Amino acid sequence: MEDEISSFFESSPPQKNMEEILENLNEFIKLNSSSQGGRRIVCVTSGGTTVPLEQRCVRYIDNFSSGNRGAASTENFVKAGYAVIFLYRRGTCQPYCRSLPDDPFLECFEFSDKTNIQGSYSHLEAVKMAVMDQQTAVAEGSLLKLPFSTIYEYLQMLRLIAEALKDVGPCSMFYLAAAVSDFYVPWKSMTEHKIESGSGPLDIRLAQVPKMLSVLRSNWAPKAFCISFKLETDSKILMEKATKALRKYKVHAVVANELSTRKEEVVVVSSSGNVVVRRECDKPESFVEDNLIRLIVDRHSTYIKESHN
Ligand code: 9Z3
Repeated sequence: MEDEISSFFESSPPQKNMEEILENLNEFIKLNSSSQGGRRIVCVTSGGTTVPLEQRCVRYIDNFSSGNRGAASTENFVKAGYAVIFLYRRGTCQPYCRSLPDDPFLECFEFSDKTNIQGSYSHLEAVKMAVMDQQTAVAEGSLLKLPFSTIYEYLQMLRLIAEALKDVGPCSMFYLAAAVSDFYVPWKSMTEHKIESGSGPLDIRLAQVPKMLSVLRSNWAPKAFCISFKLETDSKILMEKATKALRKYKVHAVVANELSTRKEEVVVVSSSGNVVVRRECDKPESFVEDNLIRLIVDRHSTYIKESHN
């Protein structure tokens, strides 16, 4: 497995702007581990990874995820006093923007005359809150956003963040809500140019993406609190798969969710049993992440206490 993982990274196309990313990351971690005796830091991953089919990519395979879970969870972690490294898929839902319309530029503004642009009345409150909350989070050093698109970028960034957080130990957390491809085309066996059409069906062989969760737990950040997610469309196999993942990857909890009900309920699977977490249906402004993050933060507190004993 270790060999597979090293060869995945060795053959990956190098991450662009690596030095700049590392500098921002280290500065963010330093600021937060030295502020008021040290803030807890969580890396929230969000959105789906793409698998390019060509090196000069025209076509790719995608993994479903709107990024809503990651964005909502990030807001809740910031509210709970955490510093959040938000590792997100470009173009997916962003923290503090969930109540804005899909096309905010076109729908939230209007011209009073040809030279004056102003917020449209119906969205004014939502725009004000989004801008203020995001600016406050960034200004207070509670939010660092790092984008990815491909599986190569995602895994390289995840490793970078994990290694950078190593010294934060039990006060760091990984909350892995991104939908990560299980299969990919290895860079070296990928055609450089656009795959030609017109000569019948296309056969592509996908290799299995090496499972990075085990190495994240054992090598990259062994002391960090680690929450992974299990997504299934068949509810009959969900709990069994989540329990298996808990044992196999030795994470602290697995959040099990079914695609069609993911916004209503999730099950937190851990060695202390299974807990069903629901959205409060009688409150229209409630999200499953509000209760989920409360529970996870609680579990993290216990973990930190136990690590110090
Ligand atoms: C999840 O299960 C997330 O909860 C969702 C959130 C992607 C369903 P949305 O972004 O949805 O709010 O639209 N994420 C993990 C999915 C995943 O790929 N898990 C892997 C698996 O199930 C393990 S890492 O095998």
